[in-house]
Amino acid sequence: MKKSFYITTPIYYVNDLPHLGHAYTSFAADSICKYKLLSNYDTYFITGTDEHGQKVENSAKEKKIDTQKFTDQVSARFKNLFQKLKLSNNDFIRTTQKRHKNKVQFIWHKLLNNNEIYLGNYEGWYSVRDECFINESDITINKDNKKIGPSQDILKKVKEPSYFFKLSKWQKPLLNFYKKNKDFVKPLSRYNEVKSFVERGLDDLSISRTSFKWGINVPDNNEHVIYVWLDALFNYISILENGLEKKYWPADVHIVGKDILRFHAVYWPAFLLAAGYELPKTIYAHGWWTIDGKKMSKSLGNVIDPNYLVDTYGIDQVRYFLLKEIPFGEDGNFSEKLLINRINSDLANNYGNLIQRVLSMIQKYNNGFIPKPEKFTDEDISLMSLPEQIYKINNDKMNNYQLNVILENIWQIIRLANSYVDNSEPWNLFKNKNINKLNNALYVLTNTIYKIAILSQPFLPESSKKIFQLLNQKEEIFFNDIKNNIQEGLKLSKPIPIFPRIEKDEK
Ligand code: ME8
Repeated sequence: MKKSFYITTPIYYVNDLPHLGHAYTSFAADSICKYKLLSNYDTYFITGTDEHGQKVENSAKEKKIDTQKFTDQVSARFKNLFQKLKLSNNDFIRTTQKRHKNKVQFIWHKLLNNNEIYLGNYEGWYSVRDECFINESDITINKDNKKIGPSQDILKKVKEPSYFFKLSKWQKPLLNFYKKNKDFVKPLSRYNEVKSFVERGLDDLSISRTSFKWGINVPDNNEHVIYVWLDALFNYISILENGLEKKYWPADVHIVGKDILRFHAVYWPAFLLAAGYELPKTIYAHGWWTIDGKKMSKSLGNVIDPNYLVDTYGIDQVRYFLLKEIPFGEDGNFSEKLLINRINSDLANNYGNLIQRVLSMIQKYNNGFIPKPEKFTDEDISLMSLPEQIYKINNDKMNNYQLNVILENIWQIIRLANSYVDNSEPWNLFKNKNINKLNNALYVLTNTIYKIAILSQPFLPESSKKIFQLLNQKEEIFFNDIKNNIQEGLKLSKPIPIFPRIEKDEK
């Protein structure tokens, strides 16, 4: 039986349209999912939209649209984007769906029965942007003498009756859990950050609000709506209907941005322990895309529209750039100039050029047929065996989701293959009628392109499909086939450029 692999993205707020940051997390999760699928796992990949809370309600009010209608519209924009990005998610959850609301109310009952919740009063400062209460120690004063939170928004004083979750009692169990499960939070620097946060002590958490209505009602007390984070986090389980929970829970990895690590690595496991669930295996927190050093965010209004980028440069081009340009886990600055440079250097000049020149030579020197190789030289053997070696190294890198390192390793093969073309000079072999050597070189190179396309499927899925088509192969090839060489004698059609150069003026 196949091993299961369950992966999630955050569910995105519908207060505003999707931007490049959302596309980034989703591309990363999709690539990891594809990697596992091609490694023969039974994968399940989900994403969706987070539709309750004050932030969403305020946005609907500002636009003077009925809140449900507003969430329907914005959620559809996320869904459309993900279709456009050709993400392979198995399901898409909306927290306004009945299946989700029922599950959250069921969880509330469970927490109540387990004596994890009590009714009290809350007085403190609330950040609508982050949808959370802010501790005094994290509050600063801005130039207008207003209190602001870590995300720079002006805080609201809140004084209202509230249900509390007994978070404080989970401090020790959480610390024990972190100690025994060093892989629970990745990368390691984030693990240390979470651990020291919990070591400083945990206060009980306010988990209901009475001053607005846009949320899931607290069962048996309609004055209160359930705190949007308690509501949202349980999407990862409420989506697993009809036996899927048994099959896929606990999740293998929740991919999140570092902005929401605390909710996933502290509150989420505490909620789960209190409700009697197993804990997810890993929370992976990646970094931020910034513009001129500032986080790209809806609130700051400095966002890039992924629809525009994909229409202008291509899905795989944008996907590759995002995953290659910065180490997964760290921040990086976005500019269109960097994107164009990356496409032209790695995709057009290196990979695209390799494919184009090798497949053109197959047409020119062997009537479009993959030739039969003769005895391999040492140089042939070293190039022929490289993809399998890289595959093994990459599997190891995948354990820590080092996506950019995996891509860098694949590019080592591309670079070596390009040097092989330069060194073997097939055009001279043809001119000098050195046919055995020519056939060898063309076979070794075609086989190498085939294997590069296999290895890069998770990151360049559309392009790999096109390359497989050029090579007269099926659409998708599992990693296990990396050990088998391409069949000789296949007839190939004339190559079309896979990664055209971008000639646009660099901004
Ligand atoms: O936080 N760089 O939703 P959200 C990289 N609904 N990634 C970015 C980014 C940036 N500049 N900006 C956003 C929420 N992201 C909650 C989550 S989960 C149960 C509830 C990505 O719409 C990144 O993954 O604010 C970040 O964590 C997420 O979008 C936040 O999306």
